[in-house]
Amino acid sequence: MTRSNLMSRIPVSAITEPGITESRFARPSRSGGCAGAVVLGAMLSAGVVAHAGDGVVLRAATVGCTQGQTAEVQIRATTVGLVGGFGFNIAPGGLLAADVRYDGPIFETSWQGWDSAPSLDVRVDAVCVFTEDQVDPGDHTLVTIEVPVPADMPAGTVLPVALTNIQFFNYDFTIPTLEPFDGSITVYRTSDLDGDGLVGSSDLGLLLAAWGTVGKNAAADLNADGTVNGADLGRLVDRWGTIG
Ligand SMILES: [Ca+2]
Ligand SMILES: [Ca+2]
Repeated sequence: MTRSNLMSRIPVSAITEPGITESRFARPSRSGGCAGAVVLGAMLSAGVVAHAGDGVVLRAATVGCTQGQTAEVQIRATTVGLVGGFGFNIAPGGLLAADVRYDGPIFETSWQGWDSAPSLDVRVDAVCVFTEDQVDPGDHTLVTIEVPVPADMPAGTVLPVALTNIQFFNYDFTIPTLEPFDGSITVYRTSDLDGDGLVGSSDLGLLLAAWGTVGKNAAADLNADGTVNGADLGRLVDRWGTIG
């Protein structure tokens, strides 16, 4: 949903009166209603921004990705209070954030999100349309960012995934502080060493045969650190049964 579409569904009173209470609205059906959208309206009018500290922790995942595949960077939040809206920018190390998946459980309720993907520095915003759908304190999965990793990106590259311009909101604007933790994408060679389209026992055999220096089989040095060892074995096991 675009911001303009969502805005058109918000009553003017909710936007101009941040302190308005939910009781002034009759809750409509979820299929067509907007009357409970107090949090979004208040957020847009007041522009409350959380500050660095210890109130909300927003965390981008640290993930691995094979050359030529798409990294999936999950964004999680740990809250100490109710949350009814959030926004942040995420820049995956110079790569394109191709898409944003609103696959966190909060989007099974009235939450709506919108974003600027595809972008090198994608903006993600989301709010709950009904105030009762604010999330309780705790650890929450929010969204997943899809980042295609080019096939020619060197193995061993670690791309920082930076979170900036972060905002969190709740109904009473009582989330005072925020602490972001950036993530990363580590690039690996494919674990499908024999190229048959699947990671399995034959690939394991090739990796073990190359154990030690990379002179035997550089492709088996999955993390490109110069040695075929337990780190590469761990990566192959992680990718077992996949395309690599
Ligand atoms: Ca294979
Ligand atoms: Ca290695």
